[in-house]
Amino acid sequence: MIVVFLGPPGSGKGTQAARLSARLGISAISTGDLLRQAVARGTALGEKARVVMERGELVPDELVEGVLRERLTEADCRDGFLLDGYPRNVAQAEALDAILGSTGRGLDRVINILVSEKVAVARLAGRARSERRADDDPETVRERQRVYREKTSRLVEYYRSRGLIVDIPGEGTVDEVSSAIENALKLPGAA
Ligand code: B4P
Repeated sequence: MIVVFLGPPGSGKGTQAARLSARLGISAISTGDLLRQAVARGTALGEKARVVMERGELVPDELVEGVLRERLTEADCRDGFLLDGYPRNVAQAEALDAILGSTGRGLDRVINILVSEKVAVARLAGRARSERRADDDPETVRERQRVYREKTSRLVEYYRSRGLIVDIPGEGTVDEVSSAIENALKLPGAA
């Protein structure tokens, strides 16, 4: 199964991708995490990404695509994977189609997590207090929400026109959102 998670920063994509990964036994790949690892290692790519991420903007498509393409060649991705944070614009969606198409594969589903900006911003403020992520300060969070509305929300139409989108209400508890996703994917044992 190959599933993409869409939703604004703070919608719970990372949280839900990790849970579904454990449930299905397939890897969840977060481009945000891959970029933060490159930053922590201090690679040339990481240094370029750090500056952009701290502004709340999107890292250039070719950098993220390179990191993702390499990650998807690893053995754990052979039988499926979950994508959290990629694609984030239509150009990245087209790049993903090309990467998958080159191995005869395609997307099964796109989970679109719906939350209001107010809820998303409040959650990220909570994480800023507990985890101190550099891009969770209030000004950067506002910029990330703006970038999402401007760039990423167009992806919803891109995938909706292909019949791949399932809308998931994202303002309930973590368990409630997980159940809604499992139902939408018709997983065995889902309510
Ligand atoms: P990401 O790491 O993808 O960060 P995000 O969009 O904020 O989502 P995240 O997964 O962290 O938050 P979640 O909603 O799970 O991106 C960071 C930056 O990396 C981007 O701004 C960009 O610069 C760069 N980047 C990444 N991918 C890129 C790409 N493809 N192209 C270009 N640039 C890229 O959770 C948020 C909080 O809510 C958590 O604290 C969680 O505990 C909490 N939460 C989750 N579900 C909840 C619930 N139901 N109830 C209460 N709290 C909940």
